[in-house]
Amino acid sequence: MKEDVLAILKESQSHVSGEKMSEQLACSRTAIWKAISQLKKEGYPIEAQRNLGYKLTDFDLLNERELALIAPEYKIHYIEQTGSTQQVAMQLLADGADTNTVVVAGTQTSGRGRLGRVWQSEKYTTVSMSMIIKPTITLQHAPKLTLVAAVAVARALSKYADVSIKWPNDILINGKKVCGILTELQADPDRIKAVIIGIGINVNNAVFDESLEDRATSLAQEAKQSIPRVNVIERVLTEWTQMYALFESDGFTVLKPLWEAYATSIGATIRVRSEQETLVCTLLGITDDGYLRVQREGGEETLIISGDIDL
Ligand code: BT5
Repeated sequence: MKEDVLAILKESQSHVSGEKMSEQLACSRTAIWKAISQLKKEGYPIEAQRNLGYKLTDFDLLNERELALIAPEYKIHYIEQTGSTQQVAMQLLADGADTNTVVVAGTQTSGRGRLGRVWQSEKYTTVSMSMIIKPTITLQHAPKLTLVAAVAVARALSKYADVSIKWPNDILINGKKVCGILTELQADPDRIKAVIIGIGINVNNAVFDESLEDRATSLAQEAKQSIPRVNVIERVLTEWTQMYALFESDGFTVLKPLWEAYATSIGATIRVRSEQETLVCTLLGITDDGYLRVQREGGEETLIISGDIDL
């Protein structure tokens, strides 16, 4: 009953009267009233107005229950507010968490990027999630997981706008970053114990910090409509499940063309900053190992294993 009432409220843009719901669900008004009180107790923001009925006031519901409904094959932990979902995932891993455990935060206050950089997560408007995966691959193949995740996220977000991938871990819309991916490993010298893939997506952000203004965008800004974060998470997990299954069965070779189809600037002149050097070169693509293939100005082909691209 509770689920049916919730479904009606979610679908309706305006108030729905208790009478209408009781007719629709062929039950008493008291049963509706009880279901509404239970849902309120569970934290659903339901407004009751005399003569009009009930309305869900928050279109962007994110809680453990909503998340459990979208992807039953994942164990999703929801935390209202935390420093970094990567940190929480690491703790869960230390406590014995299994593969396919996912941490989602309503708000993240100290999001991390690569190399100690900061990932900004505006309150209650972004997706901050970390997935624990225990893959049966050797250490050398681990960087490809970032690329598999990038393809999955790109496919998930392409429902809302035209997306592209910037090697290795950025998803862009109109040249601006909408998502960043952070892959962290726990490994013995020869064996991966676990991988934590962190995904941060700007969903309903209206404004960005001055430092990001020209470089960041959100799905809502691009799609010109607000988007429930739970829908975005559902799409990401669905695509991840499919892409990761492909990776496990057939390896990266089948995913490479998918990656390249989303890749930005193939054939263009780019600047690559790595720890060793900054290189102005032509972007050729990636290798089967997920390394960046570039051509130096003199014509020589070079592989980049880690670094940042400036377009
Ligand atoms: C990343 O690093 O892009 C990885 C971001 C991963 C964030 C997720 S959220 C869930 C999980 N929990 C965490 O604590 N982290 C993960 P990198 O390639 O190093 O890019 C970082 C750079 O992106 C920063 O230096 C800024 O220039 C830019 N940036 C920061 N916040 C941004 C935002 N919200 N939107 C667009 N760009 C941003």
